[in-house]
Amino acid sequence: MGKTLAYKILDAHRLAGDMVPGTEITIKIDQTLTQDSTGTMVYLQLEAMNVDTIKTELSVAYIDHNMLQTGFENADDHAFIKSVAQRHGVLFSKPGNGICHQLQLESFGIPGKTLLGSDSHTPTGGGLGMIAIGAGGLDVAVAMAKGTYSLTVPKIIGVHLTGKLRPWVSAKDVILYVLQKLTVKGGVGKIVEYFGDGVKELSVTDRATITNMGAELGATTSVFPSDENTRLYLASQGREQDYVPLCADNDAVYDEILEVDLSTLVPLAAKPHSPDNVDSVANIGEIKIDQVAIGSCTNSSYTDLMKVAAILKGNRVHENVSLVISPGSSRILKKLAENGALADMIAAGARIIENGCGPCIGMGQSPRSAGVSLRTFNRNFKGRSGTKDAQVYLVSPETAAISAITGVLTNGMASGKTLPDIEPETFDLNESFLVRPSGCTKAEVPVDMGPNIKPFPLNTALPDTLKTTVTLKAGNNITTDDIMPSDSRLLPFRSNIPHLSNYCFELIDGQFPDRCRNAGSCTIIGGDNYGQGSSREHAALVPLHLGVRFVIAKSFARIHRSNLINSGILPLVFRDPADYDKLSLNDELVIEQATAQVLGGGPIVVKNLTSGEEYETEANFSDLETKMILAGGKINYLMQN
Ligand code: MIC
Ligand code: SF4
Repeated sequence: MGKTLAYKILDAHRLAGDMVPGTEITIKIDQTLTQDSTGTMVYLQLEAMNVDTIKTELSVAYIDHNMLQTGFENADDHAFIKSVAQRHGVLFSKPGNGICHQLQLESFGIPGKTLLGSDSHTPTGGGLGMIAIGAGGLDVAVAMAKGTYSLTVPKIIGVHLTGKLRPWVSAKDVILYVLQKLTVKGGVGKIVEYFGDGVKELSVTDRATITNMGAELGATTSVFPSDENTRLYLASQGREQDYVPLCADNDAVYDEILEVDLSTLVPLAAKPHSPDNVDSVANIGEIKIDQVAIGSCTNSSYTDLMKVAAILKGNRVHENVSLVISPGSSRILKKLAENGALADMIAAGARIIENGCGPCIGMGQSPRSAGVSLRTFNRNFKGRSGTKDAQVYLVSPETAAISAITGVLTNGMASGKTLPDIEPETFDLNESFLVRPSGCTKAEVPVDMGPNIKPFPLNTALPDTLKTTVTLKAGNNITTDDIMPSDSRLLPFRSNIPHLSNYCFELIDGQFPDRCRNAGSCTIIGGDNYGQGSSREHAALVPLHLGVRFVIAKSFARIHRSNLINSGILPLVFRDPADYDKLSLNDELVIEQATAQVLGGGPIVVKNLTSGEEYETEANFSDLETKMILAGGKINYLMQN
């Protein structure tokens, strides 16, 4: 039986376990990446593990999220990360160089290698034929320390691409279409692998847009074959020597197949407030817009921005619209400056902002009250833009640019305008933003620790009786942005869990932190796909700080489930989803003989002392997860072993 590309790469890196879906394997990790908003925790954890040398082939620490330096906090975090990077031989990418995923693709990604990143959009590297996985910070710290990562073997969804995209339809529309079909939980426990004749019609940066936003499917990762387009891309970045051709076997068997005929797709948009709330631009109609934001790790490549410049050239941004553009990397911005495209953007009235995540994570450029914002980004969760009542639509760069001119959501296909072909470019290596490891030993470089950097919370070993109060009952698809909001107010405190705890679940229930403090030991009840979105382990560490001991939900998102286990918080799944309706806020719950129940591997029984009912929950812990839960989290487990 032929193998999928994903299984070939995983198998080639497998150190333990068997390639059986649903069981655990341990793989060798070749590369890691961190960014600053999750990175401070990663490097605090790496320091706590007290390792001398890292075991990966390459590890890079990027600064791209927390770049509004409105106080000392962010700059202190940058200095801290740089010092720990130097101590451990990690490459440091300075603020201004660009977004981690775009930079990793340009400078370091290699087909067939594995990459683990402390950011959910790490699968961007799948555009180059890598198995690139997003994980919680602690998992990335351990991958640096040990060179390994354990995961559940996913099933493989094959997306069979045929045909060719028409003008005004782009890679963003492909992934929006896939999201419409599969939904934000359709990829949980799966890898999405693209194959078929249509693959050759997509450039590496198109493919990276698609694998990047595969994170919104909840997938473990997404992957494309490595072919002639991959060679051309690597050559354009001065790295042709890194090219390796890779594809699935002709008779590869996929667990399910989604057919996508590229030639039938039309411009699409994800409507507020979910990336899978997709409709065609034509159906949504010409709604009036206030802001257009172009950039993010999804759509800030050279080709994307050249298309935008070509649409803007000789036109003027509508008087009611604020257009902001954040390029993906310094290499791209330099090229746009050299070839005049930047001048075309500025002449049209675009506001050019720093290379980085910027508005995507609410770091500035929040829309006006109830404003309509078209964004080329990947997430439009409520409140993420920094404006609670903003209406954010996710669109392609082409749709964003033409709409910025007309002032209304515009279907470029119906405009009759032609789009010029964008010639591929070659890029100069720009080392000015990179700090390579100095060769100093760990002892020679002190840790540079600012006053806002506080220790991360540690759990205690699992007690035999877990008695808690329900301090929140939440609905379906709760995001990590709901659990631990992140915007320009809060991002500077990513290394200060006690401060962040005052804002936990702020948008859903402002009383949550106080209720937890009063209760002491707490439980959260969730619906389906609890914890979707970001890899931020703050969405587990902050509840831990507030006393949360277990979460019962109808289902969990992959990275968040791991982050809960790493923190020693039990993620339990209702055996009978109808039990969800039987639980209420303030119910007193108890798990008796918790250790024996966890070790037993069967259902874990939760008693409701308030109503007298009992609920069976599934834990499905692997051996390693069981040990971590018993020890009170991954760090405790590692320290004991
Ligand atoms: C995001 O897009 O939500 C982030 C900010 O990049 C996060 C990481 C974080 O929360 O710091 C992610 O996607 O993992
Ligand atoms: Fe940055 Fe946005 Fe990409 Fe997250 S999704 S890494 S915030 S650009």
